[in-house]
Amino acid sequence: MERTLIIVKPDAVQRGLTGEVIKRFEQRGLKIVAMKFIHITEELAKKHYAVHEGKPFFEGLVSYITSSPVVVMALEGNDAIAAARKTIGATKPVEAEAGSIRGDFGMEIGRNLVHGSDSPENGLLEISNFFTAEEIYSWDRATDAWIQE
Ligand code: DAT
Ligand code: MG
Repeated sequence: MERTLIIVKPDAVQRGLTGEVIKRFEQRGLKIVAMKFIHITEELAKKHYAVHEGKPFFEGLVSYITSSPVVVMALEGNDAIAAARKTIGATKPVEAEAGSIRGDFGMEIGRNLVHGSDSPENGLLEISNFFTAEEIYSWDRATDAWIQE
């Protein structure tokens, strides 16, 4: 069972797409195990995007993600990382498949609406940057057996 950190980024929240984005993960079958509405601090943004430090787009990325509130979630499922990234679509929205979130709602890499972890290890690491153990719930969902064998 994998877990991924999802961020509904400031542009998606500002554009009124929060529900639409959450809906797509939920209807796919990914299980919400944590969720909150926060304004990411510069310190947390730099920690979250540490692998990109030094790249030309780093400062813009940090100012974008800290520009207004976001919804952060931890989602769980078999192959949660791959499933969520398919639902999100390619990093550059113009290259994202129609039907994905970025492919349906995005135009530019710097306004690509959603973050999803890229590996099981990073999923757990990123979730721990945003949530305490007490904020994460393991729960039995009534539909679990109908979504995963
Ligand atoms: P993803 O968000 O699809 O996992 P990533 O981890 O490679 O993509 O990069 C994190 C974010 O950084 C990405 O959502 C948008 C921004 N970014 C990445 N590459 C970029 C580039 N070449 N120019 C501008 N922004 C970029
Ligand atoms: Mg990434």
